[in-house]
Amino acid sequence: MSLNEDYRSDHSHILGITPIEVVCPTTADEVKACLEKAKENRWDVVVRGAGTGMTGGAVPISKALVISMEKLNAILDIDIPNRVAVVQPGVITGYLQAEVEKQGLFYPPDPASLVICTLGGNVAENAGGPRALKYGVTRDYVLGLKGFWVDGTPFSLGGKQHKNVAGYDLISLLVGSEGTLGIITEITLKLIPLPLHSCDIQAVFKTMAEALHTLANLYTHGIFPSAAEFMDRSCLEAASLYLNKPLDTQDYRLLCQVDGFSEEDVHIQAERLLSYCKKNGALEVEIAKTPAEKSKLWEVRRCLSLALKANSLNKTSHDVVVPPASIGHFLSMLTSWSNESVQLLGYGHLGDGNIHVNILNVGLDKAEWEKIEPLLSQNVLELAVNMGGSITGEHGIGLTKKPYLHLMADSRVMELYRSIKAVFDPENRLNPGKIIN
Ligand code: 2HG
Ligand code: ZN
Repeated sequence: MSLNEDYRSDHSHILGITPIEVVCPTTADEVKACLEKAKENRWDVVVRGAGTGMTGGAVPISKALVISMEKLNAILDIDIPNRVAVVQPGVITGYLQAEVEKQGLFYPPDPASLVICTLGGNVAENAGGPRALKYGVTRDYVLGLKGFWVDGTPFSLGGKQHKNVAGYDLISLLVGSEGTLGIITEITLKLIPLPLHSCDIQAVFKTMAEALHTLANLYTHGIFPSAAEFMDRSCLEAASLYLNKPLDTQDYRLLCQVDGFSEEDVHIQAERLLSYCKKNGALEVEIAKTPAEKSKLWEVRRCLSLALKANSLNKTSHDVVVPPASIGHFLSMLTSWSNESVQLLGYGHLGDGNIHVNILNVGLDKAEWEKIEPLLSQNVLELAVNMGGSITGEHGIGLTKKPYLHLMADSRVMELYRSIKAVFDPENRLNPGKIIN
């Protein structure tokens, strides 16, 4: 397979069109030259990071020049007095985290793919992860962006200043714009103090109601977890098969993390959490303090995306958000739409209401699945929006959620989106066909 073929897809597994050319620039000047060449030839331009996106944001769907940022991967500066890191877009998220942690600083956004995904991709998608509950998502950390507009003109927005309310907030607009408005070649990220202590707590409940009740009331019991993840029986069954490990699958699990700056503070929060879980009927609680104990607990949660895929004929992933108080009703609706051939389940970042809804084909033939899946997806996304939620909390719109964006945006807002795109990219050559048409 040629290099060009490798860049037709991403983690959405949608197979796009073979790129005209794939370039892996090593300097910002080379990126500029690529854009000038694309302008001259009127080529479309699709920028990509590691291709871990779930909604097809990096899939070329027209004849396009693909710019892969994989070699623009230097940490330019970890500026301790200014509490920022300046990076190129191809830096792996987990690598930056490890480097800043050596200096006692913290970059919290932790997408599940953090060991392979890139910061440029995270900025393009406004990625988040379990720690978003306490620490927010990528957008909350971007202080500055440098790059080029579609015609190769450079831009520089923000920088090392931690506060900046001058003019329209173009940084926030570019973050999450999925490569449709501009090309980013340098990112300045805010760093915060590294919590020096943390521990992970897993609680096993017999009923979903007990697990959700516990989750819903943590804040009023003096507990501010940095992560609060939920897994149900179907997830545990899939993980057990995938990891080839026996797991007690007859239960519902909450996996929480508490962190802080002193052992005492973390201990107090952990004790509160443990006793609150027990009070609410937890059958079992486990506490992980060492890195080995922690990764044992998280192994099950981290493998779920792959495990559920491996364990079904087809899997559609949604990442809806609902207001926290609606989580229980939302999950019960998923159960009511499931049958022996199609299973709907929700897991993940339930602490902030960001539910990974997976629609799994466990018994339909291809034609039946293709008929039913869009209807179920529509139901799931409409339900989330009708509850006052969102169709995506971390995976973005890309291609797969584009048909549903109108659920969140009325015609006037859609018109504004199109006008914004036209101002930044009048010839519609930057990642065309993503987010909006
Ligand atoms: C996760 O949190 C990822 O594991 C993937 O965002 C979710 O595959 C999914 O549905
Ligand atoms: Zn997730």
